[in-house]
Amino acid sequence: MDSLKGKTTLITGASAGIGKATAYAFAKEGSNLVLIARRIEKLEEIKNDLEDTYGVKVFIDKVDVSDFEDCKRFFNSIPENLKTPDILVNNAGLAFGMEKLIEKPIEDIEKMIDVNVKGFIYITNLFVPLMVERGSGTIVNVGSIAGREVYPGGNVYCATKHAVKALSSALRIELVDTPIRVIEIAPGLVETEFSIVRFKGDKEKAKNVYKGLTPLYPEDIADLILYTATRPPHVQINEVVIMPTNQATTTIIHREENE
Ligand code: 8X3
Repeated sequence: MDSLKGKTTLITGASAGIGKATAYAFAKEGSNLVLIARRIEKLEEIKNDLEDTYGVKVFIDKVDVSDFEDCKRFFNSIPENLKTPDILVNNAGLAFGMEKLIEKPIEDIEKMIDVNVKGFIYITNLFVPLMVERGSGTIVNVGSIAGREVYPGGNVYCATKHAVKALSSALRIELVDTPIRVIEIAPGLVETEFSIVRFKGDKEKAKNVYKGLTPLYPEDIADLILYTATRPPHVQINEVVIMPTNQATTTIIHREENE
């Protein structure tokens, strides 16, 4: 494994779920961190815990990735020694609702596109030029199996994750003559706050998403991100699709009754 000691990892959407688990996995391997999310109190707790436990440097900021001005302000505020990420984990993303496209509230449509697509582009366009200039770096984009399939009610969310796949491929093409590698991780069901957000706080509906099967956990994805990002520099793992064992597609899921 390529050592992460003294490296810098920038993670978006780092206050919970896959982003938080990835922060822990990388800190454990000695990586310094730049963590952003909208919930700064959560980031403060994570920063204190990681600095105490692993002795790494952690810079946090309250950033809305869907707001380019806010992304630029954040970019300009990072201390010089942590500014150029060795690993950029574009993780921030969300889904709203399962309504048909023609019934979906416009503000939900815009938020998904703004965070999942525009936010991903904003952060990438600010930081990747620094990686290119330095001549090293790894970009890990958190996509989804919703970027491989479309399922009933998935419409806009699926479109945004198809966009993450397309943009990851575009970056890989455009960076082919550089040492920068582009990895896309496409998970199936992972138990996080994702479903609680999707169902706007309805915990019962959210719980049903994972009912009767053992889902993936954020740590499983963090483990994969760590693995793919620490291969020797000549190895680029372009894409990985990862699902719970009892999931085959977005809609073919085996659920045990009474579980
Ligand atoms: C999350 C997976 O199937 O809920 O990205 O869209 S799914």
